[in-house]
Amino acid sequence: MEIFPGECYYFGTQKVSWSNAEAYCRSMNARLVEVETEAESNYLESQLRVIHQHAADSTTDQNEVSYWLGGNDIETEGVFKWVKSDLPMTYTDWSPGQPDDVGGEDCMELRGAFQYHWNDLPCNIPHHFICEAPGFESSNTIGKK
Ligand SMILES: [Ca+2]
Ligand SMILES: [Ca+2]
Repeated sequence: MEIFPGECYYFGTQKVSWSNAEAYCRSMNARLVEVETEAESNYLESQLRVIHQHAADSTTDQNEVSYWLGGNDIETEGVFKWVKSDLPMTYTDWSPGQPDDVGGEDCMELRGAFQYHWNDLPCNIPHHFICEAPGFESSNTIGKK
């Protein structure tokens, strides 16, 4: 945790829609995670690899490793932004070919089957999710290393 002092992550084991995941995070005074740097992205991936490596079933289906992130393109199709901060994305980690909006995909996930890169998919699909509770926020730090 020392990479992000003051920040706390919660990896939801239940599977819910994107909006229910966001509501769950808010109920904990948190939010769906907004991934602003490569370091944060790498940190989340490393945590998920540990979580799923230690799962009782060692043959975890990577398609099950799917976690909602705090962004969508509901407001303007094709323009993804972080919902809580209402900011466009300066750092992105999309899987090759994503976002593709096949059949109308407006919410963002971090997907194990896509080498832990991002994908867009329908918001009503039940998935795990990651909440983030920042210790403090400063817009001045966004986009800087
Ligand atoms: Ca879309
Ligand atoms: Ca997609």
